[in-house]
Amino acid sequence: MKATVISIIAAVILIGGAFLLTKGTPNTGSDIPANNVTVVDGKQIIEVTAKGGYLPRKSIAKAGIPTVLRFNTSGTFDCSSSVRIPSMDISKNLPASGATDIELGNPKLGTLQGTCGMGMYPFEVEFQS
Ligand SMILES: [Cu+2]
Repeated sequence: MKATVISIIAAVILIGGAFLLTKGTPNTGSDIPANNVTVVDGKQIIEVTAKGGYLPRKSIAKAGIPTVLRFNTSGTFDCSSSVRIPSMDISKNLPASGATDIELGNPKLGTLQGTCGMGMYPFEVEFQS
């Protein structure tokens, strides 16, 4: 009886471990900020690829200058094509392929957080001084 309990616990740990390993990060990239922010004619453009998640997942940008968050899609049919930024009351559906600009105004210092429509893929932009 005791052996059965132990083997069940062992099995759960093994399955759980395997699940964590295989789950991985499909297309969400690393946590290292990418070079995806440019300033053109005084306007800051933050480019994020939406497909099976958001890449890069974290962007670092400058606060206080006119800013556009640009989502690039390419054959994006998953729910990352639906973008939400709750703190700015933004909810946008992206085309399957193309570029969609979301005006952010002059962002304040801090971190802007967004997700896909279902809230399973996160992304964030940290606005620094
Ligand atoms: Cu989702």
